[in-house]
Amino acid sequence: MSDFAADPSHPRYQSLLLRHRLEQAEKDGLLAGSAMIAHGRGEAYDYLLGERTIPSAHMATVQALAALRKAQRPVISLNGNAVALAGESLLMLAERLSCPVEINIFYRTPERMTALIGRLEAIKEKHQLEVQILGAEPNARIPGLEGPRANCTKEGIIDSDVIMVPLEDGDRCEALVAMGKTVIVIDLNPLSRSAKMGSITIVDELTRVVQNMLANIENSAVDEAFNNDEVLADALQHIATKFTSP
Ligand code: PTJ
Repeated sequence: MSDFAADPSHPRYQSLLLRHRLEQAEKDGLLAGSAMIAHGRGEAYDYLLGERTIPSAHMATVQALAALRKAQRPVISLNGNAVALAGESLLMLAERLSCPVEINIFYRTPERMTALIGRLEAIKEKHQLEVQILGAEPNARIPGLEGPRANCTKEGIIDSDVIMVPLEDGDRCEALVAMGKTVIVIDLNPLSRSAKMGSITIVDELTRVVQNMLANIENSAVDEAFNNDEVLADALQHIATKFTSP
C-alpha cells in the first residue's frame, strides 16, 4: 500500500483504498482478467445498499460465524479478489477459527496460484499466524465441474462440512451445495446465482464482513429460525427503497 496517498478523511477513502489494493494485486499477478469488472459490479450494488452492513446482513454474518465455529471441518476458500482485498484479515479470521484456507480460483493458472500462495505465506510470516494454506497441490476435484477450476484438495474443500466462499461463481457454489456442504456465500449482489444457491448468504462487502466476523467471534449462536430467502428479500427491499425514498 506504499504509494496510496488518499487521506482517510476523503469521503470515498474506503472505496479508493479497495481499488488501490486491486490495482496493486493486478500488478503482482494475483488477479483474474475480469477481477476489476467483478469489483465494479460489487461497488454498484454496495452503493445501492448504502455502503453499510444492513441488519439482515449482520444477522447472516452471525449465523455464518456460528456455523463455522460449530463445524467439524470448516474451510475458507479464497480467490484472487478475496486475497487482494482482505487477505490479511481473512487469515486472521482463519486463525481465530482454527481452520485452513484453500486457494481455489475460477481462472486457474500455475502463475496465479504461485503468486497467491506467495502473498498468503508473506502475510502469515508478517503476522506470525498459524494457518494452513491449501491449494498448491490439488489432489481431488469438485464433482460436477469441468476444467481446472474443479481442482481442489481432499483435506480442505472435499472433506469440509462448512465452507465460506467469498465472491464465488454460481456453478461452483451449486456444486458445493450438491455435495451436502453448508455453503456461506459473501456477495453484494442478492440476485446472483451464488447468492441464491448459498446456504447462508451475506449480502455485504467482503472487507466489512470479515471485520464484523472478527468483532463478533465470541458472540455467535446458531439461530434455528434463520431463513436465507428472507435475507435475500430484505437486501432487495433495501435496494428498492433506495429508488423510492427521497
Ligand atoms: O480469482 P478467480 O479466478 O477465482 O476469479 C474471481 C472473480 C471474482 C473474477 C470471479 O469469481 C468472477 O468472475 O466472479 P463474478 O461472477 O463476477 O461474481 C463476483 C460477485 O462478487 C458479483 O456478484 C459481485 O457483485 C460480487 N462482489 C464483487 N466485489 C465484492 C463482491 N461481493 C462482496 N464484496 C466485494 N468486495
